[in-house]
Amino acid sequence: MWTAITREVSPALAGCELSFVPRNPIDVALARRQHAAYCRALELLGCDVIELPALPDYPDSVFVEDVALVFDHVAIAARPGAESRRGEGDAVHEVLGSLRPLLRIEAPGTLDGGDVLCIGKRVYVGISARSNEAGRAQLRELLAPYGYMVEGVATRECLHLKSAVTEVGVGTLLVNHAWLVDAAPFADYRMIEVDPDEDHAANAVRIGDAILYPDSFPKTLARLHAQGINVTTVDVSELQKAEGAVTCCSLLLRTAVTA
Ligand code: CIR
Repeated sequence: MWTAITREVSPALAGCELSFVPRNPIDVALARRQHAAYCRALELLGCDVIELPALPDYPDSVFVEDVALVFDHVAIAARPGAESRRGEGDAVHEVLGSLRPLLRIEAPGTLDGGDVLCIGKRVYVGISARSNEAGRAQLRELLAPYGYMVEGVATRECLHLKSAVTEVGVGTLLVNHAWLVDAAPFADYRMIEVDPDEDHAANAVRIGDAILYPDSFPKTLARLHAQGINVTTVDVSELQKAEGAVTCCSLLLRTAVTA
């Protein structure tokens, strides 16, 4: 029912872009093992995983979420805000093009997939250093024929919108309010706040009724458990040092879409 596109960790991961976290030594061999375990966890949660080979020239290429957006009836080749990441997407777009009609964000638009949170037919786009107004305007036009409403949400002190908020259940968001300039666009949803000691804890992958989540945020994990949310944890410490989170390591597609 689900397909996940992933890419193996680049041997150059230590040369990744960093914006809001300090540079610390990364154990690339451990990152590769953690990434392999992440892919196995996706399989156990019911995904067919298409794993693309590592790209030695692109340190951040494991973070496939940023190079494309996938909706039920269309996919969009994104145009990452960081110039070093612009060449990462080709093979991902090729796979997506075989599964969905493929549209594109064009220059001067920039848009990172990490800035795009889709909940039903509502698409929230982070107003961040990576995604610009031209990118958002193009996304709005590309998605209008498919019935999606696109709305900008300003973030602060974090890389992407999905660093600050993700969906963890139908109508339920996991949120770090400190990183949202204005949470009003989310007023209609039920919110679970991250624990104040765990800034980076708002990023979770949702696959149906299940959540894939880092094992490094025990206090927020307890809040998810308290709400009866079914959580599988993974250790992604080395990817977190590259300012990655769990959503950014996969592109998820519903495989059987009928309507
Ligand atoms: C970057 O700065 O682009 C990478 N080091 C991290 C990207 C993480 N992507 C994501 O959260 N969607």
